[in-house]
Amino acid sequence: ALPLDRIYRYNEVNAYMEELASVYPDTVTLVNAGQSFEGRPIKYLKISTTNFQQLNKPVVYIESLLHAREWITLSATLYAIEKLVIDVNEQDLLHDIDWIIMPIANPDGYEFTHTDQRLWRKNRATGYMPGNLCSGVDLNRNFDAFWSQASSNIVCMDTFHGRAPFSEPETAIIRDIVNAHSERIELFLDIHSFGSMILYGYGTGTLPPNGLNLHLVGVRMAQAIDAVKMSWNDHYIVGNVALVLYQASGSAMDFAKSVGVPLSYTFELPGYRLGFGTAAGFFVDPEFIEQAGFETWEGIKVGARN
Ligand code: 0X9
Ligand code: ZN
Repeated sequence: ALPLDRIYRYNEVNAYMEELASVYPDTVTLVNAGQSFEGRPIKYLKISTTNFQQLNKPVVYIESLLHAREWITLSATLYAIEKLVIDVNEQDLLHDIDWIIMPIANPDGYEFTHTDQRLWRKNRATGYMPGNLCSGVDLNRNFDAFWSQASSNIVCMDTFHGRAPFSEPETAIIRDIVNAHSERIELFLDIHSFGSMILYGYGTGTLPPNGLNLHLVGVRMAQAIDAVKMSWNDHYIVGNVALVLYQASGSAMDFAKSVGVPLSYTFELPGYRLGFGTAAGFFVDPEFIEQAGFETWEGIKVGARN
């Protein structure tokens, strides 16, 4: 088992996934989905009791670290992987559902937050400006869903949407995975931080046809998390992202919804800090890493069983 008492680097997460795939070849498949802008392999796990394709089970897709600085989100995916693969008490979830879990959706940005700039958010794409004065695309504004309607066309901004939908290799990789399984994905979870929120689309403020169901399942996930949360943390707020937070176009969540995924959410995990300030919630206190995984898993299970 992997102790969730610190935040693992890109290479460590890959090594862990490789080890799981070799120890549990019947249930765990490691897939190399392609390369990031700087050439890092983007990997995900298929966790399934069968050959994944075989029984056409519903699929739950979970990703974290699309935004580089949101380190705590890695805990949610690693915890879910551990529970599904190792914990016999959760085997019904494996029996009924196939899982796709991508722990590091933005490896270039993530490594950059370790080596250079802790609060970097975007990917590390260059070539957008002469002399590369500014770089990076906000991957959660680069998907083909209302692209450019509520995002920035200024390269230096943290919400820069890129030159076109899916201009970035990282988002094209997620698009291809979602498209390949769009008929089967029943739940899409894009894990972010921070703010203690469960958000659904659309980022423009209009509601999808199943808005009521999105809300009801969202509330039940939030209740499950709140039941085990740190007492001093905020309760989860559930709602349409434009109402609860702000308008945002081109998100992974809205893209998944647009290709037919019924339940598509962005989680904003808590900041796990008593301190305030705009960036405090991105800094991770080691004592809350496991708690973040544990409590988020309670919500994931409710969504998966919906
Ligand atoms: O702004 C974002 O991309 C997300 N918040 S964060 O603080 N993690 O950056 C929220 C995205 C929610 N989804 C949509 N706006 N559609
Ligand atoms: Zn984010």
